[in-house]
Amino acid sequence: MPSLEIHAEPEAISIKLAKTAVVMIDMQRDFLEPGGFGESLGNDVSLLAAAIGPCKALLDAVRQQGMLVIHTREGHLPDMSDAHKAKVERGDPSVRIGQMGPMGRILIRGEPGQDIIPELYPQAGEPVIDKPGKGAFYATEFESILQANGIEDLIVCGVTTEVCVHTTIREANDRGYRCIVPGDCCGSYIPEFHEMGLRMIKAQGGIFGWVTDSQRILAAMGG
Ligand code: C5J
Repeated sequence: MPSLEIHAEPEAISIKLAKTAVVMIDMQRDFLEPGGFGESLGNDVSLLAAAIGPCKALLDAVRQQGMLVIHTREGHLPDMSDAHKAKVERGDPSVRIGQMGPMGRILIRGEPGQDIIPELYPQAGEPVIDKPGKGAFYATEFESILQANGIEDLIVCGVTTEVCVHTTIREANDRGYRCIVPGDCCGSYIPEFHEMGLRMIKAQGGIFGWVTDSQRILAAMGG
C-alpha cells in the first residue's frame, strides 16, 4: 500500500496507508436521529447530518484502498453495570440512559438506537468497538486492535467533535498515534464548539493533531 501526502493544518502530513486506520466515532442513531440520546439532552440532532455525506465518500475511498476501518459505538450493557451513576444521573430524569425511547432503551447495547446509521453501516470484517465512555481507548479492545494491525496513524471522523472525537484524539495523542481529522466528517450540536474543537487540535503546531477535510484526503488518493 502506498504513502499519501495530505494537505492539512498546521502542515501537510505524510501517512502510510497500511499503517493508518480510519476511525468512525459514534455515527449512531442515538446521536443522529430524533428520539435518541442526543435529543434527550436537548440537542437539535439535524445539525449532525452534514457529516454523513463526507464520511460516506471517505469510507468508499478508503475501503477501495483496503485500509483498516474501525467503528465505535457509545453504549452500555443492558444491566448497566458499566454505566457510572455520575454519567447516568444527568439531564431530564424521564429520558436518561437505560430508559425506553422510540428507538429502544437509550444508549443500551443491542437496542436499535445504539446501532450505527444505515448510511455508514460497517462492512463485514470491520471492527466495531462498543465503548462505555467518551474515548475509544477507555475499557475497550481498541488499542489492542491498533497494535495487532501495526497502526501508527489515525484518520478520525464522527460525532461529536468536542466530546467523543476530541476525547479519542487526546487519548490517542498521549499514546503516540498521529491523528488526522477531516473537519467536514465531524459534527457537533453546538457549531461554535465544532469550530473551536478543530482549532484546538491544530493550534500550537498541531498539539493534538492535523486538521484537513475529506476533499483533500480524496485528492491525495487521486480521486
Ligand atoms: C456525546 C459523543 N456527545 N459521541 N457522545 O455524549 O460525542
